[in-house]
Amino acid sequence: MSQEADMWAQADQTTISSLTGSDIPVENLKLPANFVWGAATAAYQVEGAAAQDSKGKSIWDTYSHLEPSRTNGENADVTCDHYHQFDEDVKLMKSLGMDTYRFSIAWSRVIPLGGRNDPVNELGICFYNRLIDCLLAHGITPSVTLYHWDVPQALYDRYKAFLNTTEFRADYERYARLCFTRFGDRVQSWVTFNEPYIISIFGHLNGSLAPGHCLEASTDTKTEPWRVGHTLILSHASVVQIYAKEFQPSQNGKISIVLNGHFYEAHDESKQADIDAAQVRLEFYIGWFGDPIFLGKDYPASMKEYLGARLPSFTLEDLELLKATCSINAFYGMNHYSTKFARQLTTPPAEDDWTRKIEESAVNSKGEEIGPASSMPWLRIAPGGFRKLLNWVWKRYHLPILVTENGCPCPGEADVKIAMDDQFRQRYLGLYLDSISQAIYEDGVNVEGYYVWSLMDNFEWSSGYGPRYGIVHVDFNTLKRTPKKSAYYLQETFKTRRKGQP
Ligand code: GBH
Repeated sequence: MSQEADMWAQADQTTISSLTGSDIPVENLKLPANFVWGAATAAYQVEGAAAQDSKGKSIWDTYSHLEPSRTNGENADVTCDHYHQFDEDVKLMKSLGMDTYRFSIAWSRVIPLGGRNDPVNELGICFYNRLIDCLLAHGITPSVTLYHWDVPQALYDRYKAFLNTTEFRADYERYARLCFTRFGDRVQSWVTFNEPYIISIFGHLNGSLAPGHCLEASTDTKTEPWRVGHTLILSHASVVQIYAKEFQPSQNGKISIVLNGHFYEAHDESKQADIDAAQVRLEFYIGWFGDPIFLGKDYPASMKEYLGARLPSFTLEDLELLKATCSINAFYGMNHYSTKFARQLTTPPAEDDWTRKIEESAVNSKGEEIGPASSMPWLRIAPGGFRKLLNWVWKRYHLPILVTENGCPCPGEADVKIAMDDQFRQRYLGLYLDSISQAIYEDGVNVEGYYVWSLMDNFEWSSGYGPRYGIVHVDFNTLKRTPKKSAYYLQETFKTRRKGQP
């Protein structure tokens, strides 16, 4: 038995059976009549056609071709070939009953060199026009993310992208204006950035995602991730202001940002330090961006106190911009997958510590696991944490929540039989939807919609094609798409369960 199949066999017995108890009332799941659902993807992960029609290189084109490989020997030059097969993909979404599709625009496809004085590539514009028109023709609402991790390589070469706030902001403003001008007559839902935490920490601190900046000699991991975050916050606010002033009056769309984050439980519930650690971890992960962007305030006090001069300061002008734009954000975009335990350590921290010395783990002080593991060790089924996070976000920011990503890869999914009859995923999705239902009906949280990650198996960044997150299976030799059982599970669930009034 392969190692993966073995993992699945274990998960099958302990996991699935332990999750089918009557205490988990998925059978009673209900959702509001106007709740919307769909699937999410990101340009680099699904499009392929990496160098076609004058597309410029992004940092991911570079990163996925490094030697030795940082991406499991794989790249997304072709991946799902959504660039050529989007028409079939849209029909599939339609047949599954989706209301909306969240995708991202590859900046270097529409402005190959990325900068504010660089030429626009009409062939790239044409691709997104065709995709948007096709969605609308099938009655599917497009939701567009301007940035899902693929900054044009030329901007990285010129000034290190996010590390130069002034330059990046000006180039990003021009890119956003271009998108609003060309697509805003038909797109009414915009996301500025996907997961600023990941861009800052994974891209510029530990380097496990592009640009993998910490690998370079001149790097300063003590301050750079926080500078990147600062750039992202101010660039977001500028673009929100531009949209509100120049486009919203005629286009009537809505705009916001997508933040990801695990929920955190105390590692030892009897220790105040661990209870505090769970809260502080949420502030460092989510409050970092959420407080300035949605509350128009400075960074959380816990961050300022711990990071001191490592954290950039907002000028008075910055704070005015944040105050003026915070209430324009129309929703809280939440990417959420799992929950962890947080434990306060007391050993001296590393110079570039980014957590206030809080350790994350899947097991608590009593040896209990947070939940059954998927094929990614960090991603465990823990729907209770999801419900708590929905409450935490609602209480802190009071914005309607759109779950912009949620999903998992199944243990053993390399085996096509397991991929097609994906019980682990169906159970995960059922339980997570049930948490939404409970948050809405029992806790009074306003959740407006749900996007499963992902429409189809795709290039999973540094893990290449190993983990499969799709509700549609992709055979990467033939590129054939086949819906998994979870796709039909979601189709049926949204067809039959959307009736209740919140
Ligand atoms: C999302 O990010 C992305 O938006 C999407 O493109 C991606 O395909 C999808 O998730 C699935 O991964 O250090 O233990 O926390 C999720 C963000 C957060 C996933 C950090 C991996 C690393 C493990 N991620 N996590 S851990």
